[in-house]
Amino acid sequence: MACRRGVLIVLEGVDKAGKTTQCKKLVQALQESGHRAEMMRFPDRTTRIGLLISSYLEKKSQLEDHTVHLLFSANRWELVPLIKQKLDQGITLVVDRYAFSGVAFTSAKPGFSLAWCKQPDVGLPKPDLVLFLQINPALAAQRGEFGTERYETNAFQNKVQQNFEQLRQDPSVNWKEIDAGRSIEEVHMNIKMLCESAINLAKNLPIGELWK
Ligand code: DGP
Repeated sequence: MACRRGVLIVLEGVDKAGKTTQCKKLVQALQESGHRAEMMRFPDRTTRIGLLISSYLEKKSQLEDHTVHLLFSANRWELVPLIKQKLDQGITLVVDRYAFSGVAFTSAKPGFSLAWCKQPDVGLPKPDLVLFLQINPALAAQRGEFGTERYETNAFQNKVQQNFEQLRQDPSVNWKEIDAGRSIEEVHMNIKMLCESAINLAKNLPIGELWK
């Protein structure tokens, strides 16, 4: 069946959980086993909205908290036509962070509820699989370059981890937990196995809408 759609796979977790490394390895492994696969990441810092976000994360500019939440969401929405186009072309997308980071990070700030934070992302293409890289935030923080950007403090990451735990209670999303404290290769093998079965299941189903 030449026209089966690509599969939307998202990797989530606290900062330095190993998402980017694992996304790259997964794309390579999928390509080597004959799939058309590409990587995307959020925030995508290359767009005009992404540049605003990047400057905020690097603490070069200040943005009001609601405003930056909406910018992160807008950054995902501006890439939706491309996401749909790639999936329609049969390309599997491996995405480094998505709306779950959006909710987990903003709702770690005082005065933000999970429910409010979800709203701007309602209706985004729903991932077929969300791999949660589970690691103690204190251990993740010992990995390279932690602490340079906004949000990279232990207290904030602990709150983010708790918010992810709440999001993972939602049975409408296909969450799978990965023990990300193991070696890069062990984590990769675990991820690859989960993705192969998700790809076989998802390809015959239409893409859903998130949180609807
Ligand atoms: P990264 O480029 O993967 O290192 O992510 C940048 C930082 O931004 C990281 O601390 C997580 C945070 N982040 C990612 N997406 C969102 C979002 O949608 N909203 C908020 N508030 N933070 C986010």
